[in-house]
Amino acid sequence: MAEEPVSSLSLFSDDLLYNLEFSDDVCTCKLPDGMSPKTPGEGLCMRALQFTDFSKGYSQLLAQLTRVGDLTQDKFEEQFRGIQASPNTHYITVIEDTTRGELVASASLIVERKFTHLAAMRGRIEDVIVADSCRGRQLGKLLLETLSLLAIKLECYKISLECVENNVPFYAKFGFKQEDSLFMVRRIFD
Ligand code: 16G
Repeated sequence: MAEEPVSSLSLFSDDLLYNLEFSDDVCTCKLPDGMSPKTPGEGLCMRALQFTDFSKGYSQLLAQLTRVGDLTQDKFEEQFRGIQASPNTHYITVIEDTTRGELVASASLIVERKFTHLAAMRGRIEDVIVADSCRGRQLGKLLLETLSLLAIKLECYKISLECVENNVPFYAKFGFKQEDSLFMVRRIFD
């Protein structure tokens, strides 16, 4: 069977991350000198989620955030293909420790088309996680700043997220504020 082109193995083009303009007037949070999506740190690579990332510990990484359950490779691949069927909606971004071939951080920008606000886009930041082994390397900051800039580039009129009280000061650094409207949830299963 013919090999699939590499591009279809990626959820979106890494260039979208690498070509963002980290200028002072749009950045809300200063990154350490020299840090950018192209240069996230020694031995690290930041990129779009890939079809082969199940074997690089994506579910183990997510399990540090919440319950993942028994996510099999087949289920992962089916979900990946499903997301690919709605392009330009899920910007799931990961950081790989390339020396160990293991994912160490991830965050997602989900983009939703609205009819309101002059048929604008709305961005949601989801599933932000940095592995315990990489705490202190400012990867959360890099992911948040990058996905915020991407949302601005994609012309989102607002970006929102849900988080626990303890993380409010972290997200406040990127311009997130608590609004009056409450976030309500109806849980169907765990
Ligand atoms: C956090 C995440 C959210 C995720 C939830 C998982 C951020 C900013 N927020 O609130 O995206 O869905 O945890 O909790 O990363 P759940 O599995 O109980 O929904």
